[in-house]
Amino acid sequence: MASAGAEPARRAAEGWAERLLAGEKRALARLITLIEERDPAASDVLRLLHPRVGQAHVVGVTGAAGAGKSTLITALARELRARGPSVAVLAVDPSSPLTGGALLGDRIRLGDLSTDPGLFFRSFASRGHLGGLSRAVADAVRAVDAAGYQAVLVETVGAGQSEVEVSELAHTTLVVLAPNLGDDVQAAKAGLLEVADVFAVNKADLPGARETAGEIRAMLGLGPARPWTPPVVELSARTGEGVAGLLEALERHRDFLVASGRWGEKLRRSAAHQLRDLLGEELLRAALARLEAEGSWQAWVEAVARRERDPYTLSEELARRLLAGATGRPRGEGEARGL
Ligand SMILES: Nc1nc2c(ncn2[C@@H]2O[C@H](COP(=O)(O)OP(=O)(O)OP(=O)(O)O)[C@@H](O)[C@H]2O)c(=O)[nH]1
Ligand SMILES: [Mg+2]
Repeated sequence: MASAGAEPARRAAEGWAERLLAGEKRALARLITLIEERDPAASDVLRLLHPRVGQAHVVGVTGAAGAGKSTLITALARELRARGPSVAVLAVDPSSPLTGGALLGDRIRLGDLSTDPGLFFRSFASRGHLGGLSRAVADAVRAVDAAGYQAVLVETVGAGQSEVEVSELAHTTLVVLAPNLGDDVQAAKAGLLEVADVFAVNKADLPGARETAGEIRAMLGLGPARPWTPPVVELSARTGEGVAGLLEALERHRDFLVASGRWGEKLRRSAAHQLRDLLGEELLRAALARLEAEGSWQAWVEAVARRERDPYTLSEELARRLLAGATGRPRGEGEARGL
């Protein structure tokens, strides 16, 4: 159905998508803000970007608080930029005092990188978010991917501790550990071992990194043989020692995904997930609009509140009838009728 504002809205979205594809960071940043606010204008732009999505290597960076994820991402971004690829960093709920989620903090952290046209940085606060953070981050990943960033680094806290499950979003999940954080226990507990494609044992400039790396390798050795054994890379994000080796491990994992067909599989899984998500939302919106338009919504609500109907059976019944094209009304509110 075309509304009065549809044509100008479409033209605005087209102009916007063009600016974004031309590399305008402000257009990208604004789109991500609208994604966060769940503004329908964001979908108008994302719709146009869809054909461009699917090229970037998305690396999810997770691990315990204070393990050095942010510091390592900065070091990785610097190394990538030195080699050429453009980088987008999306940080979910950056909790350390170092980043604080504040723009000023980001600028200090990124230093010279903050003016690099090949680097895009954005943080997401999970506190006070109106739900759907996971969707917002997934859409933001799509936006930076379409914008042409070749590597996307997404920082979240450890598995199960955040609404955003990074392994769902990423091609490669990088788990960052550090000595003396009780990380070996943490890894087993939080299921990090299961999600990790690559391990980084950070803070190798401090004592204990070798032991932590050894424990992880021992744990990995216990399981059955796998097509991909996660490499365990010791490094120091602070000094930069070992960061190049980590980058190579990440690239090897990407090559493995492509060669084994898992890259394509991931694209299909993500397409199924996204389509299911959007379809669910669309169906719910259409169902509610229909029930409200025919004036039966309030009557059904009353029937459930008065305990005349149970919502379990009723919702199944309504869904069946809506899909068949008819909804009816509660008994006593008029005859059931087709629409
Ligand atoms: N010695 C040493 N300290 C490091 C290294 N990497 C990070 N740190 C320090 O560890 C602390 C935490 O680093 P962050 O990068 O903020 O860690 P994070 O995992 O992002 O923390 P959250 O976002 O709060 O979960 C900071 O004080 C860093 O300076 C390293 O390689 N060696
Ligand atoms: Mg951090």
